[in-house]
Amino acid sequence: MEQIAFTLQLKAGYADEYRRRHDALWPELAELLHATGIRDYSIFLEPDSGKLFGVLRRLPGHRMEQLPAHPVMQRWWRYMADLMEAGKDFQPVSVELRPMFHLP
Ligand code: RM4
Repeated sequence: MEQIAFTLQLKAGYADEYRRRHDALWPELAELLHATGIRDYSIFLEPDSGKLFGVLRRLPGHRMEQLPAHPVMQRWWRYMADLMEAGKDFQPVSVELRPMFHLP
């Protein structure tokens, strides 16, 4: 399974609230991400910078590219936009990371 990683940017002072909302992740969003082919998805926070590091695995034939058009994804991004640096349509600003090392 392919593994990818990316950054997101949390606004200052919202770490607890970000954690709280993800502890209560909507079941319909978990279901959507899973149905899209995502597995083993984690997000880590660098506290000083507010930089979030997402890392996940995805199945061959995944449909992650369809997520931005999905109503549940759009609703989540709108809900999260008060905590996150976001752009057009509340989509969080995200930078894909280059793999540099892997120890199986
Ligand atoms: C993040 C961000 C991502 C989403 C996860 C579940 O805060 O909104 O796009 O995949 O939540």
